[in-house]
Amino acid sequence: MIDVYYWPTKNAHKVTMMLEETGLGYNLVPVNLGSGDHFKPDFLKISPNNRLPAIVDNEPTDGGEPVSVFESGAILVYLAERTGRLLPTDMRQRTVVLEWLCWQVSGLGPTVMQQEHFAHYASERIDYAVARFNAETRRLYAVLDRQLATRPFVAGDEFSIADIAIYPWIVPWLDDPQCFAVFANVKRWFEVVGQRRATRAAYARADTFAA
Ligand SMILES: N[C@@H](CCC(=O)N[C@@H](CS)C(=O)NCC(=O)O)C(=O)O
Repeated sequence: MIDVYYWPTKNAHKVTMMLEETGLGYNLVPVNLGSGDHFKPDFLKISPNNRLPAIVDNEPTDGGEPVSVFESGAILVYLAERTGRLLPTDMRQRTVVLEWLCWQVSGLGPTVMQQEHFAHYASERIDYAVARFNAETRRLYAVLDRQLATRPFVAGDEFSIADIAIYPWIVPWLDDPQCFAVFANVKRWFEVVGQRRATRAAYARADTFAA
C-alpha cells in the first residue's frame, strides 16, 4: 500500500492519476494546506520543501524499509519504474518523456502558479507581473500545441507520465474562452486524457475533499 500525502491540488492530481493508471493500492493522507498541515514536523520528515505531494511506499520492491518520495516529477518516475508502466525503456523514447516531464515541472507548473498568483491572489496589483506571466503561460501553451500537432500524446504515440504531469496544469484554463479556440491540438489531447478511466477516477477522489 502506498500512502499519498494529499490535498486536491494540481501536483497531487498527477500522483492519483498515476496510481489509478497503474492499479497500485493507495491510501490518501489528507494534508490540509489551508490549516498549514504542510508545516508540521512529521510532514517535513517526508517532504522537506513543505510542499505536496509526497508518498510513502510501505512495500518497496527491494523488500526493505518504506521509501518516501517528494517532488511530483520524482514520484511519477518512481512509480513508473516500480510498475514498468508509462516510462519507456527504449533510450530515445524515454528521453523524450523525461524532456517533457522536466518541461512541466520546471516551466509550465511554476509559470502557471505565478500567473495565477499575480492575476488573482497578490495583495497589490502589479501590471508588469500580470502581463509577464500571462505572456509566458501563453508561450508555453503554444509550445505544447506545436508538439501535439504531429503526435497523439506529448511524447509520441503512447500515453506516458509526461501527459500525466501536464494535464492538471491545463485544467485551470478551461475558464478562458480564448484558450482552446487558439490551441486546438491542446484541446484535442486534453479531451482524450480527460476521458481516461484513471483521470476520471483521480478527479472523483479529489471531489470528495473540501478544497
Ligand atoms: N515542485 C513541486 C511543487 C509542489 C507545490 O508547489 N505544491 C503545492 C500544491 S500544488 C503546495 O504544496 N503548496 C503549498 C504552499 O504553497 O504553501 C512538485 O512538483 O511537487
